[in-house]
Amino acid sequence: MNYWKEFSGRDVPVDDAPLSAKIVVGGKEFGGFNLSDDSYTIPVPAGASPTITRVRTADRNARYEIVSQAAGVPGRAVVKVTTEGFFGPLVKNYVFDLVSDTTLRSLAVNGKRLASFSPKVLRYNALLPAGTVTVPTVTAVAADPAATVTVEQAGSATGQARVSVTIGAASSVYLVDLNTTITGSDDFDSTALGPQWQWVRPDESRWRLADGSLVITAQQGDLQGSANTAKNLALQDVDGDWTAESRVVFARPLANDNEQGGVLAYADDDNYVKLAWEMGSATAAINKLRVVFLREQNGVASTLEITGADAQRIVGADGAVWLRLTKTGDHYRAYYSNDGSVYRYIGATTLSAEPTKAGLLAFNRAGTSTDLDVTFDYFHVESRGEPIR
Ligand SMILES: [Ca+2]
Repeated sequence: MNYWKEFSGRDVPVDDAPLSAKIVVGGKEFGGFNLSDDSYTIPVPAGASPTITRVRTADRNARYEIVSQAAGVPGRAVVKVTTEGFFGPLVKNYVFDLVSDTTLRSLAVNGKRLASFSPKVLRYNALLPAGTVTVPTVTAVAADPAATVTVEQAGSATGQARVSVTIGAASSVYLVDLNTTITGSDDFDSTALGPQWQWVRPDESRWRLADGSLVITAQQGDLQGSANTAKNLALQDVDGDWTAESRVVFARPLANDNEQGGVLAYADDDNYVKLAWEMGSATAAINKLRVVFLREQNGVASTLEITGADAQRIVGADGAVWLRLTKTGDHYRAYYSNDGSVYRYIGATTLSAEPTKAGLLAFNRAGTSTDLDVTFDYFHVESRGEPIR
């Protein structure tokens, strides 16, 4: 059932099962009840009666009984549907919660209706053109004209608007996150580094542009724990939700402990999400190399790793690995590929601090090697959300 929902994007077809039923309240028919749900919410217009006036079963041989009606709004009603199956009687008790309708009918940003709007979805991500500074105006229309709609506009062009819909004691809150489109993708084809890039602990002697790539020579330094010494983190401003990807090429096989290169989302040295190819332990008998997906929050790390026999071959003779990081709210998902075509999912993590930057890293932790060039073929970053033009 969940598989159907996730991959079809549609609700489970539920109106033709032996125990399926529809009800009428206030002259309006409600159906589409997923039989595996415990209860169903029925919105009742302000001032209208919550009484169930009709029940229609999908199976003509099914019987129903209105066990109880709601005395008011909010209130609860129970309808029992019984049918004879091949193996004996089947019974379903429908529990209906009759509530004030505090849903919205529509939601708009700068007068443009959100196509992604759905009454039950309470959070949205609106993507404005890069460079937008005027605070966008959010407007909303309630499903029930008797509802009061209050919009608390965002404080900035990258803030959040809050829409409250209230009827009596009932209310709903819709949130609209406003973000500007990220435009900092770079194929590193120019002779000078683009102005979107900023360095953390820069060391100009250890990075260069060459052959359409950014090359960072790994050196001693780390971000883990309180050791916030990693040099030449190449970062750019990001905002909202996004996907970032890079093709990372190592000039030689990793040979020393903690040599690594990858991508990261960065709030500060103690709040970041890192996805990298790393030498875990050069002296270990097996499982030396790994893809590491690490989240550090307030200086405390939690790590997911891809290691084991197969992982030792992720980076082949060409030295290349593709790393992709996706941010949705405070959730991050990581993927890697060894051919740039098939991406394997690593896992998910969360970071409660909002990263204002994302980019590239190459460093050695305690290692002293200075001959490892990590080449970034490109850094692609794409905003996620509904574009508002
Ligand atoms: Ca740290």
